[in-house]
Amino acid sequence: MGAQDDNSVQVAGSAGETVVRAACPHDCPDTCAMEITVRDGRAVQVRGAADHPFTAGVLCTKVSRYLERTYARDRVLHPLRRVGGKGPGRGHWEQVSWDEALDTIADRFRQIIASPGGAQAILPYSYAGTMGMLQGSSMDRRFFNRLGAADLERTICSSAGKAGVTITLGGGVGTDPECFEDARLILIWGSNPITSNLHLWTRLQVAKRRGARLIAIDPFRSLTAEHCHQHIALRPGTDGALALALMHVLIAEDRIDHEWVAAHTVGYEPLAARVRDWTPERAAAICGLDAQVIVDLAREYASVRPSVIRLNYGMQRNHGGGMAARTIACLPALVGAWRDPAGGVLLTTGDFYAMDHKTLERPDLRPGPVRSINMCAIGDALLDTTAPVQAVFVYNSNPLAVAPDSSRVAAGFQRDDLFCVVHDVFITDTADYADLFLPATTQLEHWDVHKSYGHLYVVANNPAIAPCGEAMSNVALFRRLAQKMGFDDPCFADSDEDLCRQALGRADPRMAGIDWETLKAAGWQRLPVPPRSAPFAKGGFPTPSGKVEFESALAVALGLDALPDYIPPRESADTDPALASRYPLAMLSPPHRHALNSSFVNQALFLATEREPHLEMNHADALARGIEEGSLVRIFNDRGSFQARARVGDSAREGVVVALSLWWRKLAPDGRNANEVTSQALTDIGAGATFYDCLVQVERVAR
Ligand SMILES: Nc1nc2c(c(=O)[nH]1)N[C@H]1C(S)=C(S)[C@@H](COP(=O)(O)OP(=O)(O)OC[C@H]3O[C@@H](n4cnc5c(=O)[nH]c(N)nc54)[C@H](O)[C@@H]3O)O[C@H]1N2
Ligand SMILES: Nc1nc2c(c(=O)[nH]1)N[C@H]1C(S)=C(S)[C@@H](COP(=O)(O)OP(=O)(O)OC[C@H]3O[C@@H](n4cnc5c(=O)[nH]c(N)nc54)[C@H](O)[C@@H]3O)O[C@H]1N2
Ligand code: SF4
Ligand SMILES: [Mo]
Repeated sequence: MGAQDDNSVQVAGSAGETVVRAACPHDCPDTCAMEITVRDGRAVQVRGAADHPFTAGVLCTKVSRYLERTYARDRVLHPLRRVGGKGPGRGHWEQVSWDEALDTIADRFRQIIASPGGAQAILPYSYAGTMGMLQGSSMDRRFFNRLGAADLERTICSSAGKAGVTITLGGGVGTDPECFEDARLILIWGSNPITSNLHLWTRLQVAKRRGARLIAIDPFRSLTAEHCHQHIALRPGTDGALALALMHVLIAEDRIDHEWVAAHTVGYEPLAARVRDWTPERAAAICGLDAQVIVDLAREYASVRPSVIRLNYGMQRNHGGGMAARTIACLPALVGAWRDPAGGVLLTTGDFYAMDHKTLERPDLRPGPVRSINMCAIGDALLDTTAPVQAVFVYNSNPLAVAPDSSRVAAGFQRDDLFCVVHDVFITDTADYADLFLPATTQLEHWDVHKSYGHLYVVANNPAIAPCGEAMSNVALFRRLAQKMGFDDPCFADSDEDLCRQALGRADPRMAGIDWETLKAAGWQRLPVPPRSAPFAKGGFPTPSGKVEFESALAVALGLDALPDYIPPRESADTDPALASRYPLAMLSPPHRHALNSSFVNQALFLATEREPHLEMNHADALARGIEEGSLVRIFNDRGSFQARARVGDSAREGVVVALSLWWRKLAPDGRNANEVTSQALTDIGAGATFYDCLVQVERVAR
């Protein structure tokens, strides 16, 4: 390894045990602070940092077994070249040296750059395999920017909700999750914290013990909904209508905090006019609820304080997801909930931070404007023949499993003329299509620095062990590839710790008091937001007006109505009755507790608990189709089909089926997963994915 590959620095001493402060890298709002015990250069224990206020010594089940990932038998530790056909089970692998692999890539990139397609025919494809600032978005971005490669719109997860909340509140800010335990009423809206936000759930249980009421708003009785006092099971994608009707009741019954509204909001009168027609009866018909449930919820919301809404991403994977998030985010202002430290709404804490993305990613290195490709429509992009993508470089992601409309994605990756490189820890579904496979490090083997989207701390990741085998971190890989390409800009020589410093270096009051030397020794530092404060009690939102914006010029600029409104799903009986007559069931495919998107699916814990893909169905829907508990079923629509084992009960409301995800295709008996039927269509704003806007039919597979 070259002198610049400082990720090989070992923190652990060779004799005795060392404890190294680290961060969980996974795409999860909790961003746990971890402690790794190392003995003789080998990690022997991974645990949650007891001193970190949010982690509080606890990791989720999957990550507490992180050593099974680092030392997994199926982990790949050397670069590989495919020999033979692309696709699962077709070719085989041959070990090559790093030099050979990197020279192959550099040669192929030079050829493509010289071809009519130019550098823009090269597409990086990455998402959140690691959320670290270094391994997620630093040297890689510098490399592809300098190359002039196509730009990937990374909108597969959260961009619709984020854009929606930004209209109302000005950015990804809201209630400090550590205050949730003091709330008296908690709406858990499109959110499943027992699965996806475990440490918030701990706080919600404290609140519950102190007498708070928990209400889940979710078409599915998730693990979380099961533990709430009330579960409001609305139809998927109808949240905006529910929020408008709640506002209708609040305003019609004059349950408004007029003083707060007058001082800290914009557009109250036009909002009141807008919601006048949104009677509970109208919304009830859309949402599939009883009107009285809506009236009661509005009254309770107006009379209990502090009240907080945990809004999360489940409700925004739908055509109108941006508008719905924007509309829901208006609610706390009407009742003055922001006055309390434990009041308000939280989608993400992301904009409490000001990491220096520009210095890390260097967009200025681009030789000129480049084309953008939306990651949610990677299938269409790879099959587009007008300006063909000639090379795709996948890292931190597994598009064959996670991207919608998989048959299109697979057809795209199957192209013989597509040069495909995959950098990962395992031979994923995507790696089955790679020409070259490059072995990646795990979090125990590299430096990083992490922000969080679910708390207010910066967390450091010190490497605990040397890279296993020939594994190479993302930063080291792109640094070496830059050398191979002859990129001599000094930024390609930055060390990992240089990047850590740069990530934190921005002179912004939001990062005051945080510096790399302190952080890496301490493991974590809190942002300068005073604990138990109500930061928005007197306004001060990051909107143009500094107020909560019911009426918004930004919304208009994004092509939305100036006021909150309801945008229905693309696929529903109301919007497309012809489609719904063929495909009458709405399918949701939210995350499984013991997987993290498609990560961990190949590990013992997941396979032992799940064994095979399942579909939760309502009794009535099953009965009508001759389906029983344990029947093998086929879920299909015009895009494709996949099979699962039926679980019949009442957790899914009638008309809704739920396929907990995300299975690896090759580990499922039929070689497919739920994304066979999901759509590449995008959300109203934010160009996000619409995984949960998906009509299907289900039939029993004949034995
Ligand atoms: N264990 C585990 N944790 C994870 C993940 C994982 O895969 N596994 N993934 C991580 C990632 S990347 C993310 S983005 C988050 C996702 O976690 P969340 O933000 O909680 O989102 P989802 O789990 O997609 O959906 C949450 C709930 O919303 C419901 N829902 C679906 N459609 C609608 C709707 O139209 N309206 C309403 N009101 N509810 C709806 C679903 O049934 C689900 O119970 O979790 C992160 N944490
Ligand atoms: N049907 C359906 N589809 C969905 C969703 C859904 O709810 N339903 N959820 C969507 C959401 S919210 C998201 S965020 C996306 C997630 O999509 P992805 O971000 O693609 O998530 P993962 O499936 O976890 O794949 C991450 C890959 O990165 C690898 N990796 C981890 N660390 C490193 C590293 O340091 N270097 C390199 N090179 N690789 C690394 C992992 O091994 C793993 O294979 O999926 C989306 N897809
Ligand atoms: S996945 Fe989430 S809950 Fe589990 S250890 Fe990582 S940050 Fe913590
Ligand atoms: Mo996500």
